[in-house]
Amino acid sequence: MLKRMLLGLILTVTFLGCGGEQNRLHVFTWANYVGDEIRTGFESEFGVRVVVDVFASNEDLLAKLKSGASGYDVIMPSDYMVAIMVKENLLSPLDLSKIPNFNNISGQFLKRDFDPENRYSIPYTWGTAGIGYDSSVVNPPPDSLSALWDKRYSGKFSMLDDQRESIGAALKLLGYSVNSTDLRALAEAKAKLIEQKPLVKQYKNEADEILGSGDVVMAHCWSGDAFRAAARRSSIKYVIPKEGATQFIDTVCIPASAPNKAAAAQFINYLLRPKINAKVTEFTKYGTCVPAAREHLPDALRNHPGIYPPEEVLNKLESLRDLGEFTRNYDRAWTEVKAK
Ligand code: N2P
Repeated sequence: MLKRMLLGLILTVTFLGCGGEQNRLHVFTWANYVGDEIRTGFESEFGVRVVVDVFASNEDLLAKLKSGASGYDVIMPSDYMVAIMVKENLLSPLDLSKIPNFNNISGQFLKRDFDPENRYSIPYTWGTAGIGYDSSVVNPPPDSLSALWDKRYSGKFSMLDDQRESIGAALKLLGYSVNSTDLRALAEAKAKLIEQKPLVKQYKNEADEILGSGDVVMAHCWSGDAFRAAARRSSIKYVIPKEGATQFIDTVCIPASAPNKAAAAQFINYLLRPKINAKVTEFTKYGTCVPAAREHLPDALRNHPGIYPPEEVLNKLESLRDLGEFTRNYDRAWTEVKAK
């Protein structure tokens, strides 16, 4: 009798223990990137509780994973960071047989240099980094990165708190590639950012919040975040500066250390359903990589010229690439800018 009760107790504990883990999915992503509708939709359909945590930048995500954070099942690094994480053995190869909706992705977002066989990453959204501004205040409308050095807007604008993006903007303004590995170009860009620093109200990646609230009238920001701010404050506009800008593809990956890889694959497959993917675009205001999702979008979003820029604008965009060992120089330059 006692034996039986003990056995029952052990079974219950084991079941609950596994159940706890099996029924939880931990997503680590950017702010305002996985909406409540997506989260609760998955929870009720699959019976898995979804916990969403946010990181501020790719470097922040990398540092957390390298320092041993191991509870995450799904992460969303950008393109160049996927390449870095693969080298660091931080990602788990994807089992595409568990992600049949992979076939819904447009070929133009697949097999990119950061993950040539899509062994580790699935594209989630894409966008650009440009200038968001309040058109009722910033006049004439900015068309150049030099607006971010314009003393008239001193103390009224923000820069991305992101070493590759902000150094990238300075490099572009100076006429260099955002992937420059020339120490002199990098030193010039650093000097430019140090010169700009007294004018900057805030370094912040969640620009949707401060542009939308009116805390800043201009922001170096990611496109979707400007469009999210515009949904709150209709005078907000977004421009890709004439010097060009970065274009990113943010991806969905499963960390090597993920406790619940099965649910992670299920979640990725769910995100790639056209209807669900359309909800991702509606919430984030970034471009979809699933063409069939576009028919589920309201007209204003389906052909939004900021989300789907015309060819001549697309041609001015550059993707950030993994710079290997040279990244250390960017780390150092950014630390120096921030320490000034
Ligand atoms: C979402 C910002 C995401 C994009 N708020 C940057 N890769």
